[in-house]
Amino acid sequence: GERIMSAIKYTEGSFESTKPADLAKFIGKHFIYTYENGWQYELYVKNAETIDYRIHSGMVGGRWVRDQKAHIVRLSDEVYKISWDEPTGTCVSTAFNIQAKLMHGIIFFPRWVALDPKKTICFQNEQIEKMIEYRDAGPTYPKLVIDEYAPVSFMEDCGADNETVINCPPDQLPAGYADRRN
Ligand code: FER
Repeated sequence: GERIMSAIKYTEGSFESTKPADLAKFIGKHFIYTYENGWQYELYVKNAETIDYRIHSGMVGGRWVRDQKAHIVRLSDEVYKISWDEPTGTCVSTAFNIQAKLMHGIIFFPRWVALDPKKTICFQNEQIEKMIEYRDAGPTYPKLVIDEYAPVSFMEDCGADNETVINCPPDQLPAGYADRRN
């Protein structure tokens, strides 16, 4: 129907996703979750096309990013999907069931990241040019594909465009920050 068509329509280089009104319940959500492989992540849905995130542990633990543009869509009142392509060439798609407090993420890492993950561990916003250089130098293939579920251990509403949610590296957070459960 028209609703579905509007979700897949593209306009002059910009992606038109689910209408912002349909995302109202999802925008502002702040999640902490741990993949079944033990990697702990934190994500804030800043607005209808932007996320901030921080990686607490795992292959690229310590990495953090603000203002990553993302494709955010609603599949039901409780299920939302966020997908993005990073300056490193890593591609990620995450699906959140906010009722079940369960998410699934699939991460496609270029081979250069898998070979030397430390290269991406930084506050990326200050290293964009370097990340693009690494990305373009490769190697890209074969990709390392990580396909994992994660229980959401902490979830809160922080409102849209809140610059205080993710504003420091993971190692500068108060003790116990990522262990909070609700
Ligand atoms: C996630 C999985 C992967 C996520 C971010 C990434 C915040 C990013 C990985 C990388 O840049 O190396 O769930 O959410």
